[in-house]
Amino acid sequence: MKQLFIVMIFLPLLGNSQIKDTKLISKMDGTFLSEDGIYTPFWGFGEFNPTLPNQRISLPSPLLIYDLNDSVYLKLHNLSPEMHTIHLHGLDVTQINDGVPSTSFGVLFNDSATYKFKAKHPGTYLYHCHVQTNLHAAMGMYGMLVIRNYPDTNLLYNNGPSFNKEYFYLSSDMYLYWNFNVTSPGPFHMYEADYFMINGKAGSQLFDDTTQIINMSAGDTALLHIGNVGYNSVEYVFPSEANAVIHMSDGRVLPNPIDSDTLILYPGERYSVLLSPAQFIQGHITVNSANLYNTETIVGTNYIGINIDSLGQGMEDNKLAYLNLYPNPTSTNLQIQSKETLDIYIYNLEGKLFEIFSIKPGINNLDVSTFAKGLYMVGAIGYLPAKFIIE
Ligand SMILES: [Cu+2]
Repeated sequence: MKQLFIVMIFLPLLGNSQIKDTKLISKMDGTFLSEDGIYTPFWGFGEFNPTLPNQRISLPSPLLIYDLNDSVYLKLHNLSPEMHTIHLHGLDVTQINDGVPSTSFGVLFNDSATYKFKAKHPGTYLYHCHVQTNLHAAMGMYGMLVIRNYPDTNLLYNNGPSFNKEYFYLSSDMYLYWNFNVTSPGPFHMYEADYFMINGKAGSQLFDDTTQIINMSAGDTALLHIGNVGYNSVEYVFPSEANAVIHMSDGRVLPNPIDSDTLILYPGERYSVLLSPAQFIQGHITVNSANLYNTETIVGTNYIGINIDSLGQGMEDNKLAYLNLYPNPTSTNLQIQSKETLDIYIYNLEGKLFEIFSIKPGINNLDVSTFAKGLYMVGAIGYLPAKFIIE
């Protein structure tokens, strides 16, 4: 009995166990500004902050990051009229903490409950509400959860490959009809999304957000946490120069890393991917969204910007100027303002030289009406490359 007592005291110390408290709220009064400027209602989770008079939820819900061996206490305070839960998708939790209402518990209006789990495996996970999941998750009640390989947080897992940059990309979609008709959505198998988002942003919202762009120097290795919580499948197409390798899936190490420029994620899947480019890239990762109900037709495409500077300096350190393009996206006319006479090189998606224009000092109007829809790169000697979208 005495020996058992000693073991129990030292057990937490041996596992580097730390207690991490997280408090979330759930609400059903979010407003999301879509790519087309439509204010759309959504439901979700937000950080619990009682000092704020109007606590807000976000789309996606907050990114939760823990360390290996953390003892996590995830408290949910429900401020909305319907019951919600937190399902920790892919994590090794006990049944009572699994967030499936019929086998654990639900959190009612103005009530609180705490989900407890041990962070046993480093990796990329999801969480979402599991009350009538086909509706509550589609309404926006989801987020990404990441466990880092503490104390070697620069390694994917113990004795695994290292990285020095980290990015998080959660794909989801939104079917406006459901979000505007929550009392009569469905039928649930006929989901035809209007928006295909990464971290709650689509199209130019995503591409223009500098925090979403991958910025690396040659020699860097970036870990991409990628998850898909939408109804659609998503296909990531990496530039071949990025040397993408898929190392982990669903919080487990793959038996053999997969060296591939494409990665398809079906709903609920998540992967850990390393990029180790050896050369300059100015381009993007293409993310195609496919409707699984409608024979996997590609229904939307997003672009994640990727800049790798071969000089070993970040783009921000570079003294070169950007080319200013307006409007962007465009369909017929592209304006470029220049202080000098320049040859402008336009490259297409495959990186092939597509067109050369000569521009003069002042405002230049380029006719792009014959260009196919998609993303293009513009380069000129002495300038940083810029991107524009034809839509
Ligand atoms: Cu819910």
